[in-house]
Amino acid sequence: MSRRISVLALAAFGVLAAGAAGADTWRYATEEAAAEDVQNVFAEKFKEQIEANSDHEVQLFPFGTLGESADIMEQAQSGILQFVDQSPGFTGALIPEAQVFFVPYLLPQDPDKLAEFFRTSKAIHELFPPLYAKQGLELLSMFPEGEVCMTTKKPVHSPADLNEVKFRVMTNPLLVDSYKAFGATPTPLPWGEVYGALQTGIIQGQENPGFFLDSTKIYEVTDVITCIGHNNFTTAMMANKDFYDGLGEEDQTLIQNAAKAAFDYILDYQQGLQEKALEAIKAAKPDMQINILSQEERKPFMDTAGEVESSFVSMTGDSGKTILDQMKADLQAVQ
Ligand code: 6CS
Repeated sequence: MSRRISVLALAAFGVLAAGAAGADTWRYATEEAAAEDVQNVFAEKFKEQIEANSDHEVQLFPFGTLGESADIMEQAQSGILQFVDQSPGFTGALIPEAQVFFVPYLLPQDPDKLAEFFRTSKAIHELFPPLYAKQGLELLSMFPEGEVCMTTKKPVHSPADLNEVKFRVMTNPLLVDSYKAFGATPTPLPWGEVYGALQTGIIQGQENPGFFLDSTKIYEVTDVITCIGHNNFTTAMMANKDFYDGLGEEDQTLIQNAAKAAFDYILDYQQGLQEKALEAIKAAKPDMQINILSQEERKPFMDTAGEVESSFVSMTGDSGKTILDQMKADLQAVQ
Protein backbone atom coordinates (compact mmCIF):
# COMPACT_ATOMS: atom_id res chain seq x y z
CA MET A 1 0.00 0.00 0.00
CA SER A 2 1.52 3.40 -0.93
CA ARG A 3 1.91 5.88 1.88
CA ARG A 4 -0.63 8.22 0.28
CA ILE A 5 -3.26 5.49 0.12
CA SER A 6 -2.62 4.37 3.68
CA VAL A 7 -2.90 7.97 4.91
CA LEU A 8 -6.20 8.36 3.07
CA ALA A 9 -7.43 5.05 4.48
CA LEU A 10 -6.49 6.13 7.97
CA ALA A 11 -8.11 9.53 7.50
CA ALA A 12 -11.30 7.83 6.34
CA PHE A 13 -11.17 5.46 9.31
CA GLY A 14 -10.62 8.46 11.59
CA VAL A 15 -13.70 10.19 10.20
CA LEU A 16 -15.78 7.02 10.57
CA ALA A 17 -14.53 6.42 14.08
CA ALA A 18 -15.22 10.04 15.04
CA GLY A 19 -18.71 9.65 13.57
CA ALA A 20 -19.35 6.50 15.58
CA ALA A 21 -18.25 8.01 18.86
CA GLY A 22 -19.26 11.64 18.32
CA ALA A 23 -21.91 13.71 16.62
CA ASP A 24 -24.17 11.96 14.11
CA THR A 25 -26.95 13.15 11.84
CA TRP A 26 -30.09 11.06 12.17
CA ARG A 27 -32.85 11.13 9.56
CA TYR A 28 -36.52 10.98 10.62
CA ALA A 29 -39.51 10.88 8.23
CA THR A 30 -43.19 11.37 8.97
CA GLU A 31 -46.44 10.71 7.10
CA GLU A 32 -47.77 14.26 7.46
CA ALA A 33 -46.81 17.43 5.57
CA ALA A 34 -47.73 20.56 7.58
CA ALA A 35 -45.48 21.77 10.41
CA GLU A 36 -48.48 21.90 12.77
CA ASP A 37 -49.63 18.34 11.96
CA VAL A 38 -49.43 16.08 15.01
CA GLN A 39 -46.66 13.77 13.73
CA ASN A 40 -44.48 16.77 12.83
CA VAL A 41 -45.05 18.48 16.17
CA PHE A 42 -43.97 15.22 17.85
CA ALA A 43 -40.93 14.93 15.54
CA GLU A 44 -39.93 18.55 16.13
CA LYS A 45 -40.07 18.04 19.91
CA PHE A 46 -38.02 14.84 19.59
CA LYS A 47 -35.42 16.68 17.49
CA GLU A 48 -35.31 19.57 19.96
CA GLN A 49 -34.69 17.17 22.87
CA ILE A 50 -31.96 15.20 21.06
CA GLU A 51 -30.17 18.36 19.95
CA ALA A 52 -30.46 20.04 23.35
CA ASN A 53 -29.01 17.02 25.15
CA SER A 54 -26.33 15.79 22.75
CA ASP A 55 -24.17 16.79 19.79
CA HIS A 56 -26.34 14.76 17.41
CA GLU A 57 -28.49 16.40 14.78
CA VAL A 58 -31.93 15.22 13.61
CA GLN A 59 -33.01 15.98 10.04
CA LEU A 60 -36.78 15.89 9.53
CA PHE A 61 -38.46 14.71 6.32
CA PRO A 62 -42.20 15.48 6.31
CA PHE A 63 -44.67 13.76 3.95
CA GLY A 64 -44.02 14.64 0.35
CA THR A 65 -40.23 14.73 0.61
CA LEU A 66 -39.45 10.99 0.51
CA GLY A 67 -42.62 9.30 -0.77
CA GLU A 68 -45.67 7.57 0.62
CA SER A 69 -45.91 5.88 4.02
CA ALA A 70 -44.88 2.51 2.52
CA ASP A 71 -41.77 4.13 1.00
CA ILE A 72 -40.56 5.71 4.23
CA MET A 73 -41.16 2.45 6.08
CA GLU A 74 -38.99 0.62 3.53
CA GLN A 75 -36.29 3.28 3.95
CA ALA A 76 -36.42 2.90 7.74
CA GLN A 77 -36.26 -0.89 7.56
CA SER A 78 -33.24 -0.75 5.26
CA GLY A 79 -31.44 1.80 7.47
CA ILE A 80 -31.53 4.78 5.08
CA LEU A 81 -33.68 6.47 7.72
CA GLN A 82 -32.94 6.10 11.44
CA PHE A 83 -36.47 7.07 12.56
CA VAL A 84 -39.91 6.86 11.03
CA ASP A 85 -43.49 7.53 11.95
CA GLN A 86 -45.92 5.05 10.49
CA SER A 87 -49.52 4.58 11.55
CA PRO A 88 -51.01 1.14 12.18
CA GLY A 89 -53.34 1.96 9.28
CA PHE A 90 -50.39 1.20 7.02
CA THR A 91 -48.31 -1.03 9.33
CA GLY A 92 -51.28 -3.41 9.54
CA ALA A 93 -50.20 -4.79 6.16
CA LEU A 94 -46.78 -5.66 7.68
CA ILE A 95 -47.77 -6.46 11.27
CA PRO A 96 -51.38 -7.73 11.11
CA GLU A 97 -51.82 -7.39 14.90
CA ALA A 98 -51.42 -3.57 14.54
CA GLN A 99 -54.89 -3.59 12.94
CA VAL A 100 -56.38 -3.98 16.41
CA PHE A 101 -56.56 -0.17 16.44
CA PHE A 102 -59.34 -0.41 13.82
CA VAL A 103 -61.84 -2.38 15.86
CA PRO A 104 -64.52 0.33 16.07
CA TYR A 105 -65.40 1.81 19.45
CA LEU A 106 -62.53 -0.01 21.21
CA LEU A 107 -60.61 3.09 22.33
CA PRO A 108 -62.21 5.48 24.84
CA GLN A 109 -63.25 8.96 23.69
CA ASP A 110 -62.44 10.66 26.97
CA PRO A 111 -59.00 12.33 26.45
CA ASP A 112 -57.73 11.58 29.98
CA LYS A 113 -58.62 7.89 29.75
CA LEU A 114 -57.17 7.70 26.27
CA ALA A 115 -53.89 9.33 27.40
CA GLU A 116 -53.68 7.01 30.40
CA PHE A 117 -54.27 4.01 28.16
CA PHE A 118 -51.43 5.00 25.80
CA ARG A 119 -49.19 5.73 28.78
CA THR A 120 -49.77 2.48 30.65
CA SER A 121 -50.97 -0.16 28.18
CA LYS A 122 -49.13 -3.48 28.52
CA ALA A 123 -50.23 -4.36 24.97
CA ILE A 124 -48.45 -1.26 23.66
CA HIS A 125 -45.38 -1.34 25.87
CA GLU A 126 -44.80 -5.10 26.15
CA LEU A 127 -46.64 -7.04 23.44
CA PHE A 128 -46.14 -4.82 20.39
CA PRO A 129 -42.35 -4.18 20.63
CA PRO A 130 -41.35 -7.81 19.82
CA LEU A 131 -43.70 -7.78 16.79
CA TYR A 132 -42.07 -4.59 15.49
CA ALA A 133 -38.61 -6.03 16.29
CA LYS A 134 -39.32 -8.98 13.96
CA GLN A 135 -39.68 -6.39 11.18
CA GLY A 136 -36.34 -4.75 12.04
CA LEU A 137 -37.96 -1.91 14.02
CA GLU A 138 -37.52 -0.60 17.56
CA LEU A 139 -40.93 0.68 18.65
CA LEU A 140 -40.33 3.92 20.57
CA SER A 141 -43.80 5.41 21.01
CA MET A 142 -47.45 5.00 20.14
CA PHE A 143 -49.70 8.02 20.50
CA PRO A 144 -53.21 9.19 19.57
CA GLU A 145 -53.75 11.97 17.00
CA GLY A 146 -57.41 12.82 17.50
CA GLU A 147 -60.95 11.62 16.87
CA VAL A 148 -61.47 10.30 13.36
CA CYS A 149 -64.45 11.71 11.43
CA MET A 150 -65.75 10.83 7.97
CA THR A 151 -65.92 13.33 5.12
CA THR A 152 -68.35 12.59 2.32
CA LYS A 153 -70.21 14.39 -0.46
CA LYS A 154 -73.65 13.68 1.07
CA PRO A 155 -74.90 13.54 4.67
CA VAL A 156 -74.48 10.30 6.61
CA HIS A 157 -76.92 9.50 9.41
CA SER A 158 -76.92 5.72 9.18
CA PRO A 159 -75.04 2.87 7.44
CA ALA A 160 -77.69 3.00 4.68
CA ASP A 161 -76.35 6.45 3.72
CA LEU A 162 -72.96 4.89 2.97
CA ASN A 163 -74.49 2.42 0.52
CA GLU A 164 -72.59 2.66 -2.78
CA VAL A 165 -70.23 5.27 -1.35
CA LYS A 166 -66.68 4.44 -2.45
CA PHE A 167 -64.85 5.22 0.74
CA ARG A 168 -61.07 5.55 0.93
CA VAL A 169 -59.38 3.68 3.76
CA MET A 170 -55.73 3.25 4.65
CA THR A 171 -54.23 0.09 3.23
CA ASN A 172 -55.13 -2.64 5.69
CA PRO A 173 -57.67 -5.47 5.42
CA LEU A 174 -59.42 -4.83 8.74
CA LEU A 175 -60.32 -1.25 7.79
CA VAL A 176 -61.81 -2.69 4.63
CA ASP A 177 -63.93 -5.04 6.76
CA SER A 178 -64.81 -2.24 9.11
CA TYR A 179 -66.14 0.04 6.36
CA LYS A 180 -67.95 -2.87 4.72
CA ALA A 181 -69.68 -3.38 8.05
CA PHE A 182 -70.52 0.37 8.06
CA GLY A 183 -72.27 -0.17 4.71
CA ALA A 184 -69.73 1.50 2.39
CA THR A 185 -67.58 0.25 -0.50
CA PRO A 186 -64.08 0.52 0.96
CA THR A 187 -61.22 1.52 -1.36
CA PRO A 188 -57.69 1.25 0.10
CA LEU A 189 -55.41 4.03 -1.18
CA PRO A 190 -52.15 5.67 -0.10
CA TRP A 191 -52.66 9.19 1.23
CA GLY A 192 -51.10 10.97 -1.76
CA GLU A 193 -53.94 9.84 -4.02
CA VAL A 194 -56.87 10.81 -1.82
CA TYR A 195 -57.43 14.50 -2.69
CA GLY A 196 -57.28 13.83 -6.44
CA ALA A 197 -59.54 10.78 -6.17
CA LEU A 198 -62.17 12.83 -4.29
CA GLN A 199 -61.83 15.69 -6.77
CA THR A 200 -62.37 13.44 -9.79
CA GLY A 201 -65.14 11.46 -8.09
CA ILE A 202 -63.30 8.09 -8.10
CA ILE A 203 -64.10 7.97 -4.39
CA GLN A 204 -66.74 9.89 -2.44
CA GLY A 205 -65.52 9.63 1.14
CA GLN A 206 -62.59 9.18 3.52
CA GLU A 207 -61.88 9.45 7.26
CA ASN A 208 -59.28 11.33 9.28
CA PRO A 209 -58.87 13.35 12.49
CA GLY A 210 -60.02 17.00 12.46
CA PHE A 211 -56.57 18.64 12.32
CA PHE A 212 -55.74 16.62 9.18
CA LEU A 213 -59.07 17.42 7.48
CA ASP A 214 -58.17 21.05 8.06
CA SER A 215 -54.45 21.12 7.17
CA THR A 216 -54.88 19.03 4.01
CA LYS A 217 -57.94 21.09 2.93
CA ILE A 218 -59.80 17.86 2.22
CA TYR A 219 -62.99 19.87 2.92
CA GLU A 220 -62.49 21.54 -0.46
CA VAL A 221 -63.40 18.25 -2.16
CA THR A 222 -66.06 16.97 0.28
CA ASP A 223 -69.16 18.64 1.69
CA VAL A 224 -70.09 16.87 4.92
CA ILE A 225 -68.13 15.89 8.02
CA THR A 226 -69.71 13.18 10.15
CA CYS A 227 -68.37 12.22 13.56
CA ILE A 228 -69.62 8.97 15.03
CA GLY A 229 -66.99 8.50 17.77
CA HIS A 230 -65.78 5.21 16.30
CA ASN A 231 -62.06 5.74 16.61
CA ASN A 232 -59.08 7.85 17.55
CA PHE A 233 -56.27 7.94 15.01
CA THR A 234 -53.27 6.06 16.42
CA THR A 235 -49.73 6.35 15.16
CA ALA A 236 -46.35 4.88 16.02
CA MET A 237 -42.79 6.20 16.02
CA MET A 238 -39.90 3.81 15.67
CA ALA A 239 -36.20 3.43 14.89
CA ASN A 240 -34.32 1.09 12.61
CA LYS A 241 -33.47 -1.74 15.02
CA ASP A 242 -29.89 -2.43 13.87
CA PHE A 243 -29.12 1.28 14.21
CA TYR A 244 -30.71 1.42 17.67
CA ASP A 245 -29.07 -1.80 18.91
CA GLY A 246 -25.69 -0.53 17.69
CA LEU A 247 -25.87 2.61 19.85
CA GLY A 248 -24.26 2.95 23.25
CA GLU A 249 -26.43 2.99 26.37
CA GLU A 250 -26.11 6.76 26.64
CA ASP A 251 -27.57 7.37 23.16
CA GLN A 252 -30.33 4.80 23.70
CA THR A 253 -31.35 6.58 26.91
CA LEU A 254 -31.19 9.92 25.09
CA ILE A 255 -33.59 8.58 22.43
CA GLN A 256 -35.95 7.00 24.98
CA ASN A 257 -36.09 10.25 26.97
CA ALA A 258 -36.66 12.36 23.85
CA ALA A 259 -39.51 10.05 22.75
CA LYS A 260 -41.08 10.27 26.23
CA ALA A 261 -40.83 14.08 26.25
CA ALA A 262 -42.40 14.25 22.77
CA PHE A 263 -45.19 11.89 23.90
CA ASP A 264 -46.09 14.11 26.88
CA TYR A 265 -45.91 17.21 24.70
CA ILE A 266 -48.15 15.78 22.01
CA LEU A 267 -50.88 14.85 24.50
CA ASP A 268 -50.98 18.46 25.72
CA TYR A 269 -50.86 19.78 22.16
CA GLN A 270 -54.03 17.90 21.34
CA GLN A 271 -56.19 19.47 24.02
CA GLY A 272 -58.97 21.25 22.17
CA LEU A 273 -57.33 20.57 18.80
CA GLN A 274 -60.32 18.73 17.31
CA GLU A 275 -62.79 21.51 18.19
CA LYS A 276 -60.40 24.20 16.88
CA ALA A 277 -59.91 22.29 13.62
CA LEU A 278 -63.67 21.88 13.03
CA GLU A 279 -64.17 25.61 13.71
CA ALA A 280 -61.36 26.48 11.27
CA ILE A 281 -62.99 24.31 8.59
CA LYS A 282 -66.35 25.99 9.15
CA ALA A 283 -64.66 29.41 8.85
CA ALA A 284 -62.87 28.40 5.63
CA LYS A 285 -65.98 26.82 4.09
CA PRO A 286 -69.16 28.07 5.79
CA ASP A 287 -71.46 25.71 3.88
CA MET A 288 -69.55 22.64 5.06
CA GLN A 289 -71.98 20.53 7.11
CA ILE A 290 -70.56 19.17 10.35
CA ASN A 291 -72.74 16.51 11.92
CA ILE A 292 -71.95 14.96 15.29
CA LEU A 293 -74.25 11.96 15.37
CA SER A 294 -76.42 11.29 18.43
CA GLN A 295 -76.06 8.13 20.53
CA GLU A 296 -79.15 6.75 18.84
CA GLU A 297 -77.76 7.40 15.35
CA ARG A 298 -74.43 5.87 16.34
CA LYS A 299 -75.98 2.62 17.53
CA PRO A 300 -76.02 0.76 14.18
CA PHE A 301 -72.37 1.69 13.68
CA MET A 302 -71.54 0.55 17.20
CA ASP A 303 -73.33 -2.72 16.57
CA THR A 304 -70.71 -3.66 13.95
CA ALA A 305 -67.89 -3.80 16.53
CA GLY A 306 -68.35 -7.51 17.36
CA GLU A 307 -68.26 -8.53 13.69
CA VAL A 308 -65.07 -6.51 13.02
CA GLU A 309 -63.47 -7.88 16.18
CA SER A 310 -64.16 -11.45 14.95
CA SER A 311 -62.57 -10.61 11.59
CA PHE A 312 -59.51 -9.31 13.45
CA VAL A 313 -59.18 -12.54 15.40
CA SER A 314 -59.59 -14.73 12.33
CA MET A 315 -56.95 -12.65 10.49
CA THR A 316 -54.39 -12.69 13.28
CA GLY A 317 -55.01 -15.94 15.23
CA ASP A 318 -53.69 -16.48 18.75
CA SER A 319 -51.20 -13.64 18.56
CA GLY A 320 -53.93 -11.11 17.66
CA LYS A 321 -56.30 -12.54 20.27
CA THR A 322 -53.64 -12.13 22.96
CA ILE A 323 -53.13 -8.48 21.94
CA LEU A 324 -56.88 -7.81 21.82
CA ASP A 325 -57.46 -9.39 25.24
CA GLN A 326 -54.56 -7.47 26.73
CA MET A 327 -55.83 -4.22 25.22
CA LYS A 328 -59.25 -4.84 26.72
CA ALA A 329 -57.65 -5.49 30.12
CA ASP A 330 -55.55 -2.30 29.75
CA LEU A 331 -58.67 -0.33 28.82
CA GLN A 332 -60.57 -1.81 31.74
CA ALA A 333 -57.78 -0.65 34.04
CA VAL A 334 -58.19 2.98 32.91
CA GLN A 335 -62.00 3.08 32.94
O1 6CS B 1 -55.10 9.00 6.16
C1 6CS B 1 -53.88 8.95 6.04
O2 6CS B 1 -53.33 8.23 5.23
C2 6CS B 1 -53.03 9.86 6.93
N1 6CS B 1 -53.73 10.36 8.06
C3 6CS B 1 -53.08 10.91 9.05
C4 6CS B 1 -53.81 11.61 10.16
N2 6CS B 1 -51.78 10.83 9.17
C5 6CS B 1 -50.93 10.14 8.21
C6 6CS B 1 -51.70 9.26 7.28
O3 6CS B 1 -50.97 9.07 6.12
